[in-house]
Amino acid sequence: MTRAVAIRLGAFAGAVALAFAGAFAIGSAVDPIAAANPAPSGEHADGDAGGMSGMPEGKTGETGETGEGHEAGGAHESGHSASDTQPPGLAVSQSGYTLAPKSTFFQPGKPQQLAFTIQGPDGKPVTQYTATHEKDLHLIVVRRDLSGFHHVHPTRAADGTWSIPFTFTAGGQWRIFTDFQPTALGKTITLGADVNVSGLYIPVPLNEPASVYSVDGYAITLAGTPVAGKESELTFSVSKAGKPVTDLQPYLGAFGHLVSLRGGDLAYLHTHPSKEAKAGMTGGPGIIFGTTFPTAGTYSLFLDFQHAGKVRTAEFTVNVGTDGTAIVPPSELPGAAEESPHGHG
Ligand SMILES: [Cu+2]
Repeated sequence: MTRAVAIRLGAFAGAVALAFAGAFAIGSAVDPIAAANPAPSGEHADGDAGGMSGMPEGKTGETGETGEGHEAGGAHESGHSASDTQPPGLAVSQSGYTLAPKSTFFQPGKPQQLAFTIQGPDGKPVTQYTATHEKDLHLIVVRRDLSGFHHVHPTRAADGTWSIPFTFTAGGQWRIFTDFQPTALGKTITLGADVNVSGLYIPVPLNEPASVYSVDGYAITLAGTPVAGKESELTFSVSKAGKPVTDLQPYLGAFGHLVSLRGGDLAYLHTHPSKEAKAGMTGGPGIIFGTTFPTAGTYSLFLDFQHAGKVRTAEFTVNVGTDGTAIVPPSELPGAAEESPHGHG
């Protein structure tokens, strides 16, 4: 599914790691999550999301701009953000809904139940959801250094408790994102919470920014010119053994799912291709996304795609500026002889 954290340790470089660890510490220190405290059941029946989330009034995505992540068809993403609107995923509570993990303490390397509820404005676990991309809830799990990415789908018990067996690959602070649409709210929201995994924490530096990533014999090439604050077209092209893959399979109603996380605070954007995918259709090699990165910065991009019955994840590090810096695949550079895939390690 994704490579183990241990594999990324192969790319570990002391100097880079030290620099990264510094940046990481700063990122953690300013994280609004630190100020957000999951309210116990019943304490937020007034639905005052602005007050609960520890964010200023009017900055919790109430404009409707952040809730459009999952409608079928059309280019859309969860991160479309007005200038002073916070992107999704930064708060444990928003619009009256609160992510409440059953436990926030885990051990590494063994399957454990990752369980939580979404508490509604009435303080009770939400049981009515509107499916988005074929699922009532999408769960993203990633360590705070952006390693160990997983996109999974827990099951919901009758009482509203979500759970899934999950193995955290290594110690550290991990973040869980829940991306869902309460039927009563009528729009998609993304809540995030940190959980702790015991054990030695060795932060892993991000991949170098590169336009090609290799996984399982596939080379995924990224091209585009991302500009902060504007919808930017990103094109991922999938090839295998040098040949374009033209029979990508729909996965949860799309030929690709793109999750982008902002470096420093892990603000969350979930984007789907402009082209809808139905069962039986085939796609590729290109998967095109219209993504709006809310600000300049470094983002980690995780692309899930399905081929030959298996879902794989490609990971990219992208520097987004205000002036639009083109991501040019090596194969399109003047004088390029051939593709030189280099993802990680
Ligand atoms: Cu999902």
